[in-house]
Amino acid sequence: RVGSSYNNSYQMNKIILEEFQKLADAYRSRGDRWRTVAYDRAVGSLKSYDKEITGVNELKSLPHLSAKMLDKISEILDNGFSSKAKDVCNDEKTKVLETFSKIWGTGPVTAQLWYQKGLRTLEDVEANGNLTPSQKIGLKYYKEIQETIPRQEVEEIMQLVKAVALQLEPSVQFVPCGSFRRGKQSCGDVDILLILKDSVNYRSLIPKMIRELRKDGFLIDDLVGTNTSSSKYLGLCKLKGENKRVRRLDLFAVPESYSACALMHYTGSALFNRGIRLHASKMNMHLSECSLKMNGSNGQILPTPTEESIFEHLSLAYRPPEERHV
Ligand code: DCP
Ligand code: MG
Ligand code: MN
Repeated sequence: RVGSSYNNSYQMNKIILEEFQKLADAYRSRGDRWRTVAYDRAVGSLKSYDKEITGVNELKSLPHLSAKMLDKISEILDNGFSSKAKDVCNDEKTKVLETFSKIWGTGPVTAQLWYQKGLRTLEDVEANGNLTPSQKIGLKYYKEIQETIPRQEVEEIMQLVKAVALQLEPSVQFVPCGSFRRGKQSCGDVDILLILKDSVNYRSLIPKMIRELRKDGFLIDDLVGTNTSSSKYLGLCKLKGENKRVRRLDLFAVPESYSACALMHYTGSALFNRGIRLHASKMNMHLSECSLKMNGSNGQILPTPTEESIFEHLSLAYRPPEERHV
């Protein structure tokens, strides 16, 4: 079980984490999903270890660390680096694929395709990549999208968006989600869940909010095209003021009946969701952002009034958001 201490200040622990993160990122951009998940989990597991790492024996009780990973840690303890991470990162193809897959809306398959066409730089891709509209915006804000947002600024953005949501629909439940809800000090984006009463069409609020937020120049570009009945918005925003930067904003609207499953889904992490869904399927259930269902012919929907009730149906101990990083 992974805890929530992410303030590791031991130098060697930091180096080990960096080397493992490099491997995870390299495998991600190569499209090696299995190794990516394995290394992401290992990173999460190592982050939860709050003692100084001096040998591998002490790590054997940690989850998600394979024998090969322990060998790599052993090598890092001896030499200060992993030769595998060095190889993988010095590889020209991996570097290019990593650069490409950091364009928002670009997965490993597209990145590989561009590479095979002979494209090597962002300029190449801009000229000859045949970009989708989202990828064009992703490229336009390439640097900004890689930056993380300090928790304080996430709060400021949420306040502004909350005021607009409540003004348009006073009965809406406004719920901060994503890494912010998990307590992270810096977030990749701002994720907001909007829960609407059954008497309101849940698809009607976001389009109105977008219109309003665009008016005063807060929303500056959209990543996912929005129509008049959209329950989702993915875009870019910017607060007014001196050193304010372009930030990623995600809005999700759901009806009340989805609320706990949606809250759990949008709280994440993505890795946690993957794990708990796999667990559900092993128990012959299906967990999604809408509901928890029994598999089989009648596909009965289980009552999930709260997040706690989802853990209960799955015979798991409750984990608060701060303990859902992996
Ligand atoms: N999500 C998921 N699977 C994905 C992507 C997202 O289950 N492939 C869910 C879990 C995430 C949530 O949506 O926690 C929000 O997605 P983000 O990409 O915003 O991820 P986080 O908020 O967790 O992290 P970050 O700080 O990078 O935004
Ligand atoms: Mg997020
Ligand atoms: Mn998001």
